[in-house]
Amino acid sequence: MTGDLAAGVDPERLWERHQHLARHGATEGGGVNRQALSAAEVGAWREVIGWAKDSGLAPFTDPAGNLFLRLGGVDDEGAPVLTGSHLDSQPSGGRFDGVFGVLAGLEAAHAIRSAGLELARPLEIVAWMNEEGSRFVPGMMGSAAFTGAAPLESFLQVSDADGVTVRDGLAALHAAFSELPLRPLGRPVAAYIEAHIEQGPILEREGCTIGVVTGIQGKRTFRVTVRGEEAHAGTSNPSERKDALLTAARMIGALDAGIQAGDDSIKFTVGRLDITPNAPSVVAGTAVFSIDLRHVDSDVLAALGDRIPAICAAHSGRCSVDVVELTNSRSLAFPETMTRLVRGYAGALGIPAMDILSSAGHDARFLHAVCPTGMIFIPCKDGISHNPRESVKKEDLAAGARVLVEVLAALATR
Ligand code: HGY
Ligand code: MN
Ligand code: MN
Repeated sequence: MTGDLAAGVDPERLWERHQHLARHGATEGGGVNRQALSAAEVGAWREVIGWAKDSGLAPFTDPAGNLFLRLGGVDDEGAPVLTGSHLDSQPSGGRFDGVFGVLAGLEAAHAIRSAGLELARPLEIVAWMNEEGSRFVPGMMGSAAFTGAAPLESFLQVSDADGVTVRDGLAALHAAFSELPLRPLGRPVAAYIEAHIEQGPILEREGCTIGVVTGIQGKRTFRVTVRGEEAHAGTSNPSERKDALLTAARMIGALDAGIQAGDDSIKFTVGRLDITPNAPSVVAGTAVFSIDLRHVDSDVLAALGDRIPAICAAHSGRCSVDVVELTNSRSLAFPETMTRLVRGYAGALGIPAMDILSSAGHDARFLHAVCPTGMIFIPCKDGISHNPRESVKKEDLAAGARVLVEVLAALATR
C-alpha cells in the first residue's frame, strides 16, 4: 500500500547523517569543501559505506572511482535500478548538494529492507566521481565514464592546480578502499532516479515540496587562454605592453555585453581566472579563464556559444588567444514514464508537487542516454547553493526520500 514504505523513512536519521557528513571538508560558516578524490571525500566514503553495511548493502567501486552500495534482488543478475548523486562539493559548497541524493537512497534502501520487501531486481545507490568539476575539469567524469559518454582514459591526465592527476587520485582512492570489489564500467541499468535539492528559488516560492524534474537545460563550457608577455610594471610602456590580464578583462567585458546582454535567461558565468605570474609589479604574461554558458533553448545556446571565439579574437589586441570548448550538452527532457511515477507518488503521499526544469547540471544527464531517467527535487532556502549558506528543511529531506522510496520500489519490483 502506498505510504507503507514511505513510513520507513526516518527524518531524524536522515538529518543527522547530513550533519555528520558535513564534518568531512567542513569550512567556516557551516559549509563544506570536499573536493573530488580528496582525503575529505575518502572520509565521507567511509561513513557512507559503514551506514550502508549496517543496512545490509554491499559496497563496491569501479575503475572511474564511483561508489556503489547494492541491495540484491530475486533476479540478482538483472540490470539494477540505480539511485544516487555525488559526495564531492564546490570549494564553497553547502552540506546538501549531492549528499541528499546519496543519503536519500540509503534511507530508501533501509526502508525497503525494514519492510521486508523483496525486489525483483537489484537496487544500487551510487556516489558519482567528480560531479562538480572544480578540482578536475570538466565535471561529471564518473557518470560520463560509467555510461560511455566519454572514455575514462580521456580524464586520467587531467590535473589539479598542484599537478595531481585524476590517475593519481583514482590510484589513491582504490588503495584506500582496496577491499572493495571492482566492477566494470558500462554495466546495463534498468532505470535511474536522482534526488537533489533544486538549487534555485522556484519550489520554495511556489510552496511546493517536490519538484517533478522534467529535464535539464543545455550547457556549454570553454577554456580561454590569453598569451601576452611579462614586463616590468615600472619601466614598460603601457602602449607597448602585451598585457594578458587587461586583455582578458576586455574580452570578459565584451562577452558579458555581447552574450549575456542583460538577459537573465542566458546564464553566462566566468568563475575562474588564473593569472601568471600573478605578481603586483609584473605585467601578466598569461591569463586563463573559464566560461560556463547555459540556456533552456538548445538552438539559442548553439548560436550564443558559437559567437565566443570571434568576440575573444576581436578583443585580443597585441596578445594571442586560444578558445577551447570543453563540454557541449543540449537541453534534455526526461521520459514521461519517469515524471509520471514521481508525480504520481508525490500525489499519492499527499505532498505538494510541481513540474520543474533543472537549471543546474546533474549526472542524470548522462544516465538519460542509457536508461529511463528521472529526478526528484526538494526546495532549498532562498534557492541558495554552491554557498556555505545552503539550507534545507528536515521535513523536506524526509518528503523527498519518501517519494524516492516509493518510486524505487515501483521500478525495482517490475
Ligand atoms: O554546475 C552545476 O550545475 C552542478 O551544480 N555542478
Ligand atoms: Mn549537485
Ligand atoms: Mn553542485
